[in-house]
Amino acid sequence: MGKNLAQKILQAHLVSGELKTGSEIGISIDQTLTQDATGTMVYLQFESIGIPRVKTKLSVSYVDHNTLQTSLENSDDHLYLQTVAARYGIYYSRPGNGICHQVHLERFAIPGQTLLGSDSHTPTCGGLGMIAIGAGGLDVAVAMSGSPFFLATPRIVLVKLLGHLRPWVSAKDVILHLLSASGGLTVKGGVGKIFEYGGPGIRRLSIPERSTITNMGAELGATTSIFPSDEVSRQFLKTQHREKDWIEQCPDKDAQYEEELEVNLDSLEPLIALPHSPDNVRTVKEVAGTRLSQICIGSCTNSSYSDLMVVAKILKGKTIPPEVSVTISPGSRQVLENIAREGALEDLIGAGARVLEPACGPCIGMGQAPPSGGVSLRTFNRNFRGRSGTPDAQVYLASAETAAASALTGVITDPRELGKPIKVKPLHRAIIDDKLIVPPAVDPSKVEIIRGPNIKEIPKRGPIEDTLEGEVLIKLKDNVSTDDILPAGTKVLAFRSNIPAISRFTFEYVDPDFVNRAKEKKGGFILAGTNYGQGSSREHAALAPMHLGVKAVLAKSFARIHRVNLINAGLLPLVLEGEASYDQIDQGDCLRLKGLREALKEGKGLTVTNVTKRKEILVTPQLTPREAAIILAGGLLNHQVEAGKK
Ligand code: MIC
Ligand code: SF4
Repeated sequence: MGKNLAQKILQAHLVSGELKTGSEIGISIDQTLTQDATGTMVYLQFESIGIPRVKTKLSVSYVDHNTLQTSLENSDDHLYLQTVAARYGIYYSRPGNGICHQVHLERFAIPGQTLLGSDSHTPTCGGLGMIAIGAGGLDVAVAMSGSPFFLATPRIVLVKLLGHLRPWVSAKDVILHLLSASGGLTVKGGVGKIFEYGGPGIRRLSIPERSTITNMGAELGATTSIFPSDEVSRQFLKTQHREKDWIEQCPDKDAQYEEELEVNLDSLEPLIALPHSPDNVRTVKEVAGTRLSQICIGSCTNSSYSDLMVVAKILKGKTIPPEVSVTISPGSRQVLENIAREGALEDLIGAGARVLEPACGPCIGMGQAPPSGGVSLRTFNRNFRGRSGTPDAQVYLASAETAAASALTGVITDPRELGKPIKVKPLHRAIIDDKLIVPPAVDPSKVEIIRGPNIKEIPKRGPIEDTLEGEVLIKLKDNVSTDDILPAGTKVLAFRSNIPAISRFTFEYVDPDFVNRAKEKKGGFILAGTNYGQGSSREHAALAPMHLGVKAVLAKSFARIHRVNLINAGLLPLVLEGEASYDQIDQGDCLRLKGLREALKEGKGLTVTNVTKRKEILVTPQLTPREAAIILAGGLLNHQVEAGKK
């Protein structure tokens, strides 16, 4: 039986288990990436594992999320990241060099290898034929120490692309289509799956286009997404002066898949995600004319050379109307230098766009919060409520073409109205300038690791008690994102290295009294609907509730990365059996769980007693034996230490 590409790469990296959908496997990790907002935790955790040098083929630490340096916390974090990288054998991409996923794709991604990143959009590099997975920081730290990464074998789905995109329709529209009601996948449709793209339609998609699609596979909840490595990939690597890194990576001709989807590219039109979810998709035509106060172009989804060249060509010689503010964040310094060489930077500036530094910027609320009730159109991948920094802003997501067409009018505009399509010549040979990538120190013993006062020890939970008892501190609906649990933005990101300080912001926008209540009640439980913890990989969304005394989280279902982050932090994720169980618990109810340790050791289901309502409710931990052992030990770090002693 022929193998698909995902199976081939997973098989080649298999360290334990069997490739059987749903069963746990351990895979070896070739490369890791971190970014500053999750990275300080990663390196603190890596240091506590006590390995003198990373054991991966390549590890890179990027500074791209919080580059503002509005206060010492941020600058101190950067200094810690730089010195810790030099000491342990990690490349350090300095602030201003660009967004981790864009830079990694350009400078480091290698077809056929595995990449684990402490950022949910790590699958971007799947566009170049890698198995690239987003994970919590601790999993990345453990992978850097040479241990395997564990995951449930995903179901591998072929997405067959047919035909070709019509003028003004772009890769962003392909992924928005899959997220939409007509594509049918929604923000939960990818859970437990790898989307492998194939079919004749992939041939005309460039690497940045493929990577726009794999990037937003994260919004489907997928484990990852992948394209084959073919002639298009070879050309891309050649442009990057890295042709030697190319190898062909393709599925067998008779490859089998567990599921197949077809997308006819010819039938797609410009699409747009409406507030407040990436799957709330309509055609641009349907909402055309909506007045905008802001347009932000950039992010790891749409900030490549070709994206910005299209935008520049559309804006060339025109003037952005005064009612709308347009910002452009190039994906990398390489993109910026190359669009400058082509004269496109001049066109953008000439039209009145505000060019920001190559970084995540507005995507993670680092500035450019829209005005109250403002409408913002962004080429980004997430539009969860409040993420932009303005709680009542309306954020729409669309392609660079739609954003640029709208920048000319100040209202949402279908790019097809621009008439004759624009052609951007592909970059032949990029200007390569890696000066902002600092290689690790040759003599690590000479490196002093600098730790500012904001960098605090990571709190650990002790081994789990046999009985857990407490109040339900909050009852939440479906699809709660990590932006809801622990927001980002300028105010909060400064404390990513300080769990006690950052925990003050837990559920800030959802329920401002949560923190006081949790403290007053000395902890308790979180109750949620389906897909709890979708979005970011930030393990702070598990560590902060743990620090506030949360004992366990009960939900109808969990998002992949957040579920593992809870386990790694020693917090028990419990799946409610049946819809009715959720309705039998309310905020303020007192819950009791008894005989936990025994049940976890034996892999049994559990009964929660709702003491207030006098009801017994069935829950399942749904843990693998390894995960149960982590919970019993009080988190992954404790578990690693115990394993080391044996
Ligand atoms: C995001 O896009 O939500 C982030 C910010 O990049 C996060 C990481 C973080 O919270 O630091 C992610 O996607 O994992
Ligand atoms: Fe940065 Fe936004 Fe991409 Fe997250 S989604 S890595 S914040 S650009």
